[in-house]
Amino acid sequence: MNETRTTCPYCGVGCGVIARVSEQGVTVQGDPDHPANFGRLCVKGAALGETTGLTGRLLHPQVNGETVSWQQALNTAGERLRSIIAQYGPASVAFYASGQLLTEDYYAANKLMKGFIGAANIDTNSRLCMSSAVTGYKRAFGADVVPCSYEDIERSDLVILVGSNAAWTHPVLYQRLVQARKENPSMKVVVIDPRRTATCDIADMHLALTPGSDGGLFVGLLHAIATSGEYDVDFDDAQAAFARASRWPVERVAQFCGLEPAEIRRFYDGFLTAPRAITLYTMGINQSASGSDKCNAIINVHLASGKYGREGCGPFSLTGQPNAMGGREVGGLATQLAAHMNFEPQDLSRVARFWGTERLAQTPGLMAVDLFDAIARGEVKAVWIMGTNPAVSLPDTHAVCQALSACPLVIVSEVVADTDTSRLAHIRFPALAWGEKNGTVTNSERRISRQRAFLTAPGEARADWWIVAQMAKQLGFGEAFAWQDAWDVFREHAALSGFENDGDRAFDIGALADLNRAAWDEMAPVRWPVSRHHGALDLARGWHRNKRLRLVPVEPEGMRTRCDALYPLILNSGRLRDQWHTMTRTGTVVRLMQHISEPIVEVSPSDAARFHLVDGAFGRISSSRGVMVARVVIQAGLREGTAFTPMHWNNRFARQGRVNALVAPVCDPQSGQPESKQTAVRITPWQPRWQGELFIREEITFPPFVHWWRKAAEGVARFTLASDRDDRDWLLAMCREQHWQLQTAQTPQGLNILAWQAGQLMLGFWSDAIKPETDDAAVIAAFRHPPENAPERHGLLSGKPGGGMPDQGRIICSCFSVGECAIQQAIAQGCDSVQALGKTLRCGTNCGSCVPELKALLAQTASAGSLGFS
Ligand SMILES: Nc1nc2c(c(=O)[nH]1)N[C@H]1C(S)=C(S)[C@@H](COP(=O)(O)OP(=O)(O)OC[C@H]3O[C@@H](n4cnc5c(=O)[nH]c(N)nc54)[C@H](O)[C@@H]3O)O[C@H]1N2
Ligand SMILES: Nc1nc2c(c(=O)[nH]1)N[C@H]1C(S)=C(S)[C@@H](COP(=O)(O)OP(=O)(O)OC[C@H]3O[C@@H](n4cnc5c(=O)[nH]c(N)nc54)[C@H](O)[C@@H]3O)O[C@H]1N2
Ligand code: SF4
Ligand SMILES: [Mo]
Repeated sequence: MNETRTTCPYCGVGCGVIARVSEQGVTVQGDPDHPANFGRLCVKGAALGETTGLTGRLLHPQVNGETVSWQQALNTAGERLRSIIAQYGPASVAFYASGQLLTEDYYAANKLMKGFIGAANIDTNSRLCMSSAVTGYKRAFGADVVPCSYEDIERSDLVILVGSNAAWTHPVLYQRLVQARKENPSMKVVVIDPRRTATCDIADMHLALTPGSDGGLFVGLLHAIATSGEYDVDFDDAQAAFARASRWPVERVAQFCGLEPAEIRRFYDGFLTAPRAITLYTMGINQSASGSDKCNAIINVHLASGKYGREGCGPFSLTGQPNAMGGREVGGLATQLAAHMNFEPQDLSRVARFWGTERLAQTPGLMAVDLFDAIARGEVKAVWIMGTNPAVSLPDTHAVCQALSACPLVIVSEVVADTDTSRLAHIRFPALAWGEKNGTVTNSERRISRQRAFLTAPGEARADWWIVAQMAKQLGFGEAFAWQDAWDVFREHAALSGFENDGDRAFDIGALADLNRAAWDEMAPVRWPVSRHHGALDLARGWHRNKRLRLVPVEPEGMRTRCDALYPLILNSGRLRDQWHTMTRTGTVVRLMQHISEPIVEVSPSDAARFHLVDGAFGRISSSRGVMVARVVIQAGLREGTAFTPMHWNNRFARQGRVNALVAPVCDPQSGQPESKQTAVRITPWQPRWQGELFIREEITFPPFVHWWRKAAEGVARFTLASDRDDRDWLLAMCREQHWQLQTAQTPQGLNILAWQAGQLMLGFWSDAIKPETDDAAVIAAFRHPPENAPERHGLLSGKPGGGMPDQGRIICSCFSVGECAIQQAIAQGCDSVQALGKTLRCGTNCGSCVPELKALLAQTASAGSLGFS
């Protein structure tokens, strides 16, 4: 058995994992020595081994859908890029990259675009994620410096989570907080989120404010700090910031945020009196048309109250993606140059000299949403997309898909063959996946860790940096990209950070530039700066050019979207516990799909009544941009007038499941970040004529009148189907075309179908009343070992498959596959605590992510159901 220490490729917590490869496959375990997680993993991390298979992988280069050699693919791409640049200039091409690339990949892409193609049209999905946070830090500190560490969270007296569902999105960090709070009973936790989430489980206070109103809450807090008399004014623009805040007394804040004045006062008092306070903020803050101002409103209160630059204190923007921070370091955003340098004369000259180029881009490039607009207008004629799926994740996906369909050259570097975006590509480059590639990532607390390969490269897949370097060669810049290894790229990146840096640039890892290969391979996780010249990050001094920090005057703004009679609800979107983004990797893992296996839309009980929505039935959500279909979940923890839906589903996993089909591309003018969290919609009930569960040996395509949702199942394709047309003949006709023998039965719910060939079950379809009621395990067993006699076959066809075997319900604990039904049964039999459930069923005893849901089930049974988490 072979053991490799590496880093989890999902969230920005950046947990260390130990991967083991054996004949049975890949298994992973938390690395006890990694300072981000000390051995813990969440369920996504723990299931990493199950994602390393090659099913669905893109393994060979393709041009116009045909497999070609690398040389052919590179020649074609190079020729077409060269001719577009020659005819229309460097600004007619663009790269759209990702916080999931390794630092080395990202560095290479940035260098090629800004340094040699000579335009700055490289932007990344981080624009949709933390560009507001970057703007906030730069305006306050003069540099993109995240001033806190995970230990600061554990050592604080007041932990405020704003717009963050860390229990599901930064699970291991959340578990560290749970532990710290246990050990320090005087620690208080405040959660600010319009929705009651699993994160509220440990909250002393939950402020369920009006969506988009956080700016008011924090500007009001600045005013409270001023009136308390104990505050610091030694910042640029302090007077203006305080003057603006003085117009926000508690009563006005209460009205703006839809909260009670008393609870606001309690929150403000808590902040003022806490010796140490730390604010963690993520997408509920950043994804807003005034996200940058919200970030500065948060930073302002920490600076003005002196709660920064010391242990347990500070404004801490958590990064979402595994290498969002690395992208910021290399300059992956169109608005930064490289290594934390800007489009300013000195920086431009320095970078041009370091790279040895005369073609360096002199001005910022297009930000993501503008970039796709420019593609739609025909100004950008070639785009190379690496490690992101914009046809799903950008707002207004219909417009994005139209833009890509009309774009003369779309190149995609991917690990997966079929994505919503790659379907629109002319050229596809197969990239190495996690476990196959080498490089570095930087987590939320600025900690650089190694990702190490432990699998051999499959097919013809290559490292992303290598593909970029080959394209550079095609374009005539080979000399500046002559790296042999990711290690070479890393050293160059480290050297640039330290180049002519006498301490003026906070991002400095120059001391790592001389690591030899063995030292780089063994590099232990390290927080930057790692400089030859200056020591630890001195935040009290700040990184403003004139060495002073700044309070940015903020005028609170509400959300930009407006409800009206046609679109009366605000749709919020975000993450589920067990899925990762557009599901290309997590959507195929059965145990991760079982927690929530379909697009859902959560609505409050009063809105459900108002709009005639039934729990478990379907809802059709529409906005001025598009439509989505989802299963309705009535949730007591939602504010009236709001709804919530996951961001994950897409055209590979559902028909009309993309939330961004609804979202308008309204952006923060400072950061370019779209308002993905608030969209005015209406939801109407959808009662299909029929619905049911389909299991089939091979993939099929469905006729346009059939609605489908893909589920994960071992060894078969599995779908939930529904339709408005009372017509299942297409399914029967398809079976007949294959010469399968048919067995059908009419049940009270509708028609059930089994199709056989040579004694093998080829297809099974069971009609549903409302919710799926099939027992997947029993059906899958029948595909493997067909029932031998007629009565058994008949039982399979007509009854609930499995002959009344207990249905598991929704999987609550993914680590041990424990379903809702078993948990409820155990509660009924006397388990009255999370510990008791853990003893009986093992649920909640591994990663702990499901503990809030276990508590909710316990509370539900105790009070016949008012709590409940999404
Ligand atoms: N399981 C899982 N974990 C992930 C990811 C994943 O795909 N799956 N993705 C990673 C990435 S890239 C990111 S960026 C992070 C995101 O991590 P989070 O930001 O924690 O996740 P989200 O679910 O997008 O949104 C967080 C919360 O913002 C709330 N919110 C919405 N509107 C408002 C508002 O106006 N004010 C406030 N205060 N809150 C609001 C939502 O109700 C939601 O609970 O997660 C990372 N971790
Ligand atoms: N409505 C709404 N929209 C949102 C959000 C929201 O909360 N609400 N959140 C936004 C946020 S914060 C984010 S970060 C984005 C995320 O959105 P995306 O970045 O579009 O989502 P992913 O599914 O992570 O896309 C990564 C792609 O890269 C591929 N890939 C994986 N590893 C590699 C590799 O090593 N090399 C290459 N070349 N490819 C690889 C994967 O197969 C996948 O197709 O979505 C944003 N969109
Ligand atoms: S918390 Fe994040 S980094 Fe850690 S195992 Fe889970 S997904 Fe991976
Ligand atoms: Mo993100």
